[in-house]
Amino acid sequence: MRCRKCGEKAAINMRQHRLSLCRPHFMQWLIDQTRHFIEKYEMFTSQERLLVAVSGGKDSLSLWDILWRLGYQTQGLYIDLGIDEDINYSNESRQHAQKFADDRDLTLIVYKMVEKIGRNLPVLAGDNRRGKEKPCSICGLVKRYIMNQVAHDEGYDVLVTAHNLDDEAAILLSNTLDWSLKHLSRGQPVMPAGAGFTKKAKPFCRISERESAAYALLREIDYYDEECPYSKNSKQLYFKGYLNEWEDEMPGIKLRFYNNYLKAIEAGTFPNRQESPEELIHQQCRSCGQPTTADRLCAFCRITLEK
Ligand code: Q46
Ligand code: ZN
Ligand code: ZN
Repeated sequence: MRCRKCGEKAAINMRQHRLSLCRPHFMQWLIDQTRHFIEKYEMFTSQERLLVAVSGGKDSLSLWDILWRLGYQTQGLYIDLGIDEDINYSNESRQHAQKFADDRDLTLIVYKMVEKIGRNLPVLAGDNRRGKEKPCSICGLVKRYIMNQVAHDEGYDVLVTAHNLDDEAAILLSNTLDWSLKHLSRGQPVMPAGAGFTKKAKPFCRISERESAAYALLREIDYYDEECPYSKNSKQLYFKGYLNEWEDEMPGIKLRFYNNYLKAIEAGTFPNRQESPEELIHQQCRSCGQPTTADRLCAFCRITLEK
């Protein structure tokens, strides 16, 4: 397999794009693609301050590296969930994120859940009285809350996450099976600011996991490669497995699934519930003041204040 641009030996063949590229041409291609999506969806400009949520894994560190190389004003946020029982998952991933930031002279904000909330994720997920929630659904809720709180309170213009095409396709599949219109609108590349919420952007939403992993490897980024011990129960991973099987047989199916969802929203053939959050959220949480659709306490406070 040869590079389409220079004829040298290809480092990657992307069947969904019918494109093979050598190492330098692939790395430049991925940077150009990311910049293209940032501009196409008007995610942010180089004048704005970005808070990049990083986990220490390949996606978030590849994205942070590309944003840094493109000259955007970025700081990282690592949320230490305290998942350290079996494999020291949080400690190790935090160290990888910190080293990445230090090597590039970038600032990493570390938010230690146990220090701020009094309990780490395994404890919170274990002693949550409602019981039926799995660690991943509590984790998602806690992370969304903390990311928004830090971005909003520290005055960042945009909260950037490294959700990739595989994440978006899996979430879209899951929400489509549930016909969850409220959640389906969250798959868009940008969610606007408003009513206590910072604008959110996903520059990798059309970049596959394989492409971001290839970038991390070819760029020799020292990322953390272990899976979270709770991931085996994750619904998202279950759907990713099916999507990967379908992708093998029908190259490009993930990209078509997600792109056609975006086209349907643009064309108005799909109910776009992306009203400004003010239209959806009428209340403030009585404990923390963050916007909520609930009457008294937001979902985060309901979980974290339970004893
Ligand atoms: S960190 Fe959290 Fe993931 Fe672990 S508990 Fe589940 S959601 S699997 S991205
Ligand atoms: Zn080449
Ligand atoms: Zn609250």
